[in-house]
Amino acid sequence: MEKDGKWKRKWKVILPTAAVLATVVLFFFLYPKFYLNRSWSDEDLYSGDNPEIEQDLGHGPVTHPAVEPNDFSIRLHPEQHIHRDPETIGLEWNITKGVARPDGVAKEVYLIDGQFPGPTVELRSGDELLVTIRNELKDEGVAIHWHGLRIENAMDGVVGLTQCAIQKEFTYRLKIPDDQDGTFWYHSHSELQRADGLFGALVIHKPAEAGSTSDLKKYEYRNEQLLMVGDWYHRPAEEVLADYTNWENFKIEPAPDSMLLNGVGYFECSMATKAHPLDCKGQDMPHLTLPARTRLRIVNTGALTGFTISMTGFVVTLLEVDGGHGVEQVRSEKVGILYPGERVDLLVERSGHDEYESAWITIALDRENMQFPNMALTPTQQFSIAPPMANERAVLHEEATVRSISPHVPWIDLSNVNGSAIAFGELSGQSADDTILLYASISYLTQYEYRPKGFINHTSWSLSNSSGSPLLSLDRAAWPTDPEPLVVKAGRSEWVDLVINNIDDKGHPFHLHGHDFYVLSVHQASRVGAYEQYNPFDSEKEPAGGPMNLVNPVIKDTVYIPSQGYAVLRFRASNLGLWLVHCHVLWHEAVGMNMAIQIGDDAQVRSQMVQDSIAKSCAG
Ligand SMILES: *[C@@H]1O[C@H](CO)[C@@H](O)[C@H](O)[C@H]1NC(C)=O
Ligand SMILES: *[C@@H]1O[C@H](CO)[C@@H](O)[C@H](O)[C@H]1NC(C)=O
Ligand SMILES: *[C@@H]1O[C@H](CO)[C@@H](O)[C@H](O)[C@H]1NC(C)=O
Ligand SMILES: *[C@@H]1O[C@H](CO)[C@@H](O)[C@H](O)[C@H]1NC(C)=O
Ligand SMILES: [Cu+2]
Repeated sequence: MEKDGKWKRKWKVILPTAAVLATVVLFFFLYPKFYLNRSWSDEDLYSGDNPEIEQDLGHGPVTHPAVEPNDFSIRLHPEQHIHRDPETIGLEWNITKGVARPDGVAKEVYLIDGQFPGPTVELRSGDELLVTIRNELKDEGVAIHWHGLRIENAMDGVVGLTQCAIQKEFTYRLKIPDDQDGTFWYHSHSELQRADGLFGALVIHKPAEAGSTSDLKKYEYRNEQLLMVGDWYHRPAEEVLADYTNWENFKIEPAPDSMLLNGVGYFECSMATKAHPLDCKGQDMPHLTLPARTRLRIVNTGALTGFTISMTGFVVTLLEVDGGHGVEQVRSEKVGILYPGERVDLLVERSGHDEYESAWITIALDRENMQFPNMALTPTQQFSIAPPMANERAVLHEEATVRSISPHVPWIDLSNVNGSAIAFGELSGQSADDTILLYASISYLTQYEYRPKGFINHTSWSLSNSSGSPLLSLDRAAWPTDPEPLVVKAGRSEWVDLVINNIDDKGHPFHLHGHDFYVLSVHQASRVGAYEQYNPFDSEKEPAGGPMNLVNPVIKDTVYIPSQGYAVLRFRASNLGLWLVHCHVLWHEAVGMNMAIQIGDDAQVRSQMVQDSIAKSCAG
């Protein structure tokens, strides 16, 4: 009896010890493999660091697991793209829906190949990307717009304008121009799917041509990361829009409930009230892992609000805006305001002497569009930034020392950034060949039963929900007349000035599809009620915002136009087709703040190839 008892006790000690030892040994064998796999032999295209997978692989008996479960960093892989030749790359995306808890609160979101947000696509200039979309949703079409890409019109992904909503299957053929690179994203342009998660990032790396220095060398960074930041609603987008268009809400946009960074966030479940019960599960605060010197590509993927980013413990240098457009570089710890659809590329560097000093990223949602307070929302949120673990730094050859640098300015004001100086005459001198003058606003009037309606020059056009034939497939005579969309013509390769007066009491971030533009002027009215519009045809009156910048205007594809102010945008009408111009606030877009510019004559725009492509999108 005695002996037996002793043995039992011994086994009680030996067995667990052996188990722990075996785990440790296994871990040390597998760990480097896992790590190396992740950083260097990932599939070329996807940096889709799927958080689910990380959760499974990340735990182990070390204080710093390789990838912590709540680390939301997405690493990019320029080294796999900048030295190779252009290629044709095929992707297949199955679109489904599923319940996710991005910030702890359950919400049905769209999934691309099971992922939310969609996979991160990395390419180089000159690549051709074929994306076959398989719609596996019930009773719901889809369409994907490739924000900022200068591609063929029929591939632009706008339901009601360039295609039908895809019911079963459709292949986008995207020929990336040789001279296009930078930070882009893709998102649904059908109904309100964007706000329920149908989006992802697309990065085009600039090839390191022989004889020129690559960005990696020029700015001496070895790590590149992506950060998608956006406001987030816990309710389905349809409900949010219904709220917005309810006359009782005085055309005030419903404020978001939360914010997500790369598809994760943090929400205090105790914020859920009896009136708004939520299926909420408390989660750990997510964090970011940043090496001491990183290129960070940031996209505002939100539906409503702009935001400002501060990086405590880092100094940021603004490198590029939107799709790879250079700027006069300034350094700070804070950048803003970045509006929905806009992007910035930042070089972020540790500013202290010790990379283990605490560091934070702070996102502050702009309050302009949040006139209805949402008690559940924490509009300014902080997430900690961890240094990578020691062996990760070794793999990345990261320099251990941190240079001591200081910011130039208290914050980088994105509304006042200069571009790189341009060659004289590049903008075709003082005036463009053609000028399009517009007035935009959101109205709220008796005749619309006090529902908000977005207008551009007295036309309101909600196209994302159209079940009819897309405009591009119809003769002008067959276009709808009530409401009649505003479509302005411009000749191919003309220089066009687009003057948008915002006569609304709120700002609107406008996006032009298929083109980049020079921002010659952006003006905010000097006081409330001072309608300082600009009429380029009135030669008597000086523009309130001063002369046009023809020296170093910034180039963008999305620009914020302040309330009661205006923007003057000059672009070369280089791309044939019907191109949407609209506010990128989803709720404003949904209530009609859309128009189009037709580049080229009717026959050029509606070629047989275009018709064939549209027919494919409209088939069953
Ligand atoms: C997408 O769906 C098709 C058919 O349902 C299937 O054959 C394919 O494996 C799926 N692809 C992915 C990436 O899930
Ligand atoms: C789309 O149309 C359907 C049916 O007419 C309507 O119920 C829905 O609210 C519309 N959605 C949007 C975003 O306008
Ligand atoms: C932009 O450039 C103009 C003209 O060179 C200069 O006067 C202005 O100070 C610059 N603005 C900023 C924010 O650097
Ligand atoms: C928009 O309205 C203004 C003012 O009525 C007018 O001058 C302008 O030509 C209109 N623009 C277009 C493209 O029709
Ligand atoms: Cu708007």
